[in-house]
Amino acid sequence: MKTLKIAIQKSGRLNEKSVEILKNCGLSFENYKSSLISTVTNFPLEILFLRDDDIPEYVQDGIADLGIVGENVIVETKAEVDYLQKLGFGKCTLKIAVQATSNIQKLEELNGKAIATSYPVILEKFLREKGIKSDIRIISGSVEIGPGLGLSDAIFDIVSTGGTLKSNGLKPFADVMQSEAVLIGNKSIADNPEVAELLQRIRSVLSAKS
Ligand code: PRT
Ligand code: ZN
Repeated sequence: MKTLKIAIQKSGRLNEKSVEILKNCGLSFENYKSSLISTVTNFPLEILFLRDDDIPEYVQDGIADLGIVGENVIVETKAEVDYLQKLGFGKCTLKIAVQATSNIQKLEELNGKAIATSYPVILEKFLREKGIKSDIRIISGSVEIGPGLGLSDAIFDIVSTGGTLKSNGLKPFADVMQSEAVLIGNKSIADNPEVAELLQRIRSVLSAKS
């Protein structure tokens, strides 16, 4: 029997819930913060703890068979993987936001404007579909401070409560994508019986919750 590998986030917003869902599936494993790999003692599975950004590619390339990651990261990395199951946590919306004082109203008004983001792929696709040409400025973090400093006219970022936008003097302008954590699989593992077993357990955990 092949030992499967599942990649989950090492630390961050998805880590705790990812560990919880696997434990609720009856899997026994140590969750040492310092280790990068953990062996499940009662199922042929190893857990790899990774940066979320690396998970889609690891699964695409077969280094991991399965992964738990936000849909936004899958789309952004353009990884070719199977979406096996939405997991109901890590929910957020990717939004374009502008300064609270801005009187910009229509999407077309973003033409020629600078938008700061860490998610250029998702933003570029959205703008292309809408026929809008903006100047996308790729920033690796803290994009919210851009408009206040005059670095950009708008931002495109993940929003959950909206508190971060508000405290930086911004307001949501357009919703681009909804996201939540999903279980993904390598394209070649669809018929694997252990994957089917795990997927069934995850689905019963999810339906017991709802
Ligand atoms: O270290 P690693 O690279 O693994 O983690 P990371 O820092 O890249 O990601 P992390 O842990 O912050 O988020 C992991 C995933 O959680 C994201 O890819 C999303 O799918 C999902 N998620 C859900 C969020 C949020 N909600 C969220 N609120 N990711 C980020 N945020 C940020 C948001 O950008 C904002 O700056 O949290 C801030 C607060 O949001 P508000 O609206 O509640 O104020
Ligand atoms: Zn990340």
